[in-house]
Parts: sequence; C-alpha cells; structure tokens
Amino acid sequence: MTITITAFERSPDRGRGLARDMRVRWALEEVGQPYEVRLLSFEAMKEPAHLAHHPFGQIPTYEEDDLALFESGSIVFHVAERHTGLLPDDANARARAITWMFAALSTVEPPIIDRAIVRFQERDQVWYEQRLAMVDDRIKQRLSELSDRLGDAEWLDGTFSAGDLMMISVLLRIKGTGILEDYRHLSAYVARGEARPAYKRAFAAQLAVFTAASGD
Ligand SMILES: N[C@@H](CCC(=O)N[C@@H](CS)C(=O)NCC(=O)O)C(=O)O
Repeated sequence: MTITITAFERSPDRGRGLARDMRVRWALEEVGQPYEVRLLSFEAMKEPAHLAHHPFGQIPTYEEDDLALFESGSIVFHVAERHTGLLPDDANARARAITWMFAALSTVEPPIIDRAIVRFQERDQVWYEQRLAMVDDRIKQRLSELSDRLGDAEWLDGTFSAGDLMMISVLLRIKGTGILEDYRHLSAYVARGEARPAYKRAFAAQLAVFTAASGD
C-alpha cells in the first residue's frame, strides 16, 4: 500500500507548518505509515489532473491504492480508523474523540480562518480594524470555552487522539498572535502537541520542502 498526499510546492507560510498537509503528515507519523508527497504549484492545483482528486483545487489530497480523498478532516479520520494510535478502542471514547475532531474543524477553526481572511484580504477596507476586533472576540470566546473544558488536563479526553491532533493543528494558526498566549492551558496544550516526536518529524518534512524550494 503506497500512500501519496499532496502539498504546496512552495507554502505561503514559508514552512511554518500551517498548511493543511501538516495535519495529515502528523497523523501518518503518529500511526507510523510512510507516505509520499506530490508537490503542486498554485497553477497545477487548478488543473484537471488535480481537480479530479480535489473538486475545489486545494491541498491536501490523499491517495491509497484505488482510494482518493480530499478534506484534511476526512483524511485524518480515515488514517485514524485504519491504523492504531489515534482513536481509542472503547466505542464511547472513540465517538468523543471524533466529536473533538468535528469541534476543531467546525466550531474552532472558522473564526480563526476568518481572521486570516480579514488580515490578508480585507486590510484596505475602512472597516478593517472593527472587523478584526469582532473576529478576534469570536476567537477569544471559543478559546475561553475550550480552555475551561481542557483545564490543566494533558489532552481533551484522556489519551492523545485525532481530536487533539486536529484541535492543536487549528490552534497553531494563532500561535504568536498574542491571542493564544493569553490562555496558558491552551498554550501548554499546543506545546505538548508540538513536542510529540511524530509532530516534529512531520514539521521537519514540510519545512524541508520549503527550504529546498527557496534554496535557503
Ligand atoms: N477544508 C479544507 C481546506 C483546504 C484548504 O483551504 N487548503 C489550502 C491550503 S491549507 C489551499 O489549498 N489553498 C489554496 C487554494 O484554496 O487555492 C481542508 O481541511 O482540507
């Protein structure tokens, strides 16, 4: 079984590990599955060959034998279901871990993505500052609720799971903004994720792509 994922040929985040192939790499590293990476330019992402794998012309995608998937959440879920290490055996604990994956993607990630859109696409608007403040408030509300739930626990529900992998991947997007840093439990939680050997291997792999592309 050969696994191939897609990633940016030159990531706009300059190798900071924020592109969504990172969460797939991390999941594959956690379960010990080797994988290959097909690197794509922005132009290639919109060409028919890639659109056949991803209807929206984005990364990441995932191919394994005759299965092709898109959407990072679906890919991480698939990896977690097929291999041990990312979902608990107990049925209820497993359902809760999956719930945290959904919470990361559908409740916590949206305002965080909105912030990136405001900062990079709406900066010239007269209402920029007001809109940014509004979005930041929405993020803070979610972080505050999440932090209350996590408390000083190591992970969201017992042992590390795909739910934590997804939540930490989402929170990493606001690391360094000062917002995450106001929540010490969440900052420590993210740092625990980053300290995992599988995370480090995934991070190094995506950074190597950027370094090679930029000749640094
Ligand atoms: N919901 C999708 C979002 C995918 C996505 O936005 N990918 C970004 C990279 S992180 C991308 O391909 N951007 C380029 C584009 O949309 O043209 C997922 O989780 O996989």
